[in-house]
Amino acid sequence: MTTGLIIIVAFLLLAIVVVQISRINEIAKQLRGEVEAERRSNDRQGKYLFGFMVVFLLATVYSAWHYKNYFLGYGPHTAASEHGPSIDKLFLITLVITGIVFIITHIALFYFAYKYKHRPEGRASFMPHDNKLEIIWTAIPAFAMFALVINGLVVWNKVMADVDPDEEYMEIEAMGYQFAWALRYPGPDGKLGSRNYKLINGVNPMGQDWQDLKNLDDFQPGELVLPKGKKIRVRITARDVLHDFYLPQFRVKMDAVPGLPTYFVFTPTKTTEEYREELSKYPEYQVPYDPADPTGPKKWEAFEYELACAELCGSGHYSMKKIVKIVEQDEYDAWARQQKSFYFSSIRGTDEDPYTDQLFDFEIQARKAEFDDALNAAIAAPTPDERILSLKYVFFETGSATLTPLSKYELDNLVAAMKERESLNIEVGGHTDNTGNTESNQALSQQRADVVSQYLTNAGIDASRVTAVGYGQEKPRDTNDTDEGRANNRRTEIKITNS
Ligand SMILES: [Cu+2]
Repeated sequence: MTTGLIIIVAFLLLAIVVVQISRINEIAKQLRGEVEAERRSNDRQGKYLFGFMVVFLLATVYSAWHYKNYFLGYGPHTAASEHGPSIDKLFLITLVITGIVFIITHIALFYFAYKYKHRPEGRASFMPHDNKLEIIWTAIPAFAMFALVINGLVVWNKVMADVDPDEEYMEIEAMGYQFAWALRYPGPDGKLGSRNYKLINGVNPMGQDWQDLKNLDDFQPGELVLPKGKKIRVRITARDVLHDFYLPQFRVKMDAVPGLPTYFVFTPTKTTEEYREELSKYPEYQVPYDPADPTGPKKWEAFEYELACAELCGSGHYSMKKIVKIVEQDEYDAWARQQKSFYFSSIRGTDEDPYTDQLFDFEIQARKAEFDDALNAAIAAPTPDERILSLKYVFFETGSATLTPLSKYELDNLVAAMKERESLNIEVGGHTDNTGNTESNQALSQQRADVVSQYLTNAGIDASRVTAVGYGQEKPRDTNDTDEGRANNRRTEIKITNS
């Protein structure tokens, strides 16, 4: 108890000592003229701050002006899409309003720092409340915010509107994954096939459902090529983490969310060529693209639109960049015709293919054309040894003389050709590889030749026009050392004996 009291008294005494020392110090300063020195120093520093403000504001305005031709929305970088200018306008209005506030507040900040610098005789005026002031500084920002938000909502609703099902548009798909974009186009039918994430595997990266025939002509190009002036709807998906589909020059930006499909609708208005032409009018883009190569292409010549990922999605995020090409409609059509359907180039005939037991119409037609060309070439050949053609699509079950179901298409082509050319007589030759023994191969090849010949006579070809010969393994056309060579040796050939 007494110790506590002593400590409190000691603290009080200490506080009195500190106050007394500081008062002594003040009186000593006045005597030495330091108060005047401090006043001059405060004045000087206030002026320096004011000078800094002027330099700072001028530099801000100057740098914005100096680099304006690099900014999206200014100079050559006006938007390349139909909705783009409305977003640019929104940004400009916001910039003007916030710019005015920015300049006024900075002038006030530094001016007041100077005006109310420390003075010994200075006393703060007491102002507990001022309704007028409160109203002014609430109403002005509220009004400005209201104008910006309403304006923004109007633009947002317009830009984010989905397509009308009746209007003309083209739909493509972009799927983000670590770390690239997979693009999918609808192919000639104009419709994207359905997908299921459960079907995704090493050979089916987007999980396309092959039961949906709309998928069969969909193609997956390496670059994003779009026609100018066409309304594009992009289906945006992600396979693993968040990505973001970003086309800066078109003011297109939308998150790609796993499990939640999003979309963006836009219409490109400038071809890559037109954008380059615009750039070429500005000196900033007349310099070499690669400073190390002064004679190389200029910046405007090397310009390409780009698709980027705008979501930091992992260590390879930067490598998601893809080149975008906007071209005229006819150029686009030519490009699209050259693209190969993913199904027919990567799935057809593999274990993933659910249609191995059937041919599509265009495949039947293509095989017929191929057969007719080969037959015409054989008929026109100068020597009897060259008047031979292989029936490329006639196959038998392994080790037997039973035709596979799809062989009938090729045989029907032969039937049709023989009905059309009444003088055409042929020899059907059966051949095998060298697996197994010579005699059984000989017998098998004869059976197979007989089966083909039987097929022809059953289809109405006169038996006198067809002979069947089994050659066994005697006449290999290819090596017997590889699978492919052996497959080539197990062939059925047609020799033209009379045309
Ligand atoms: Cu990404």
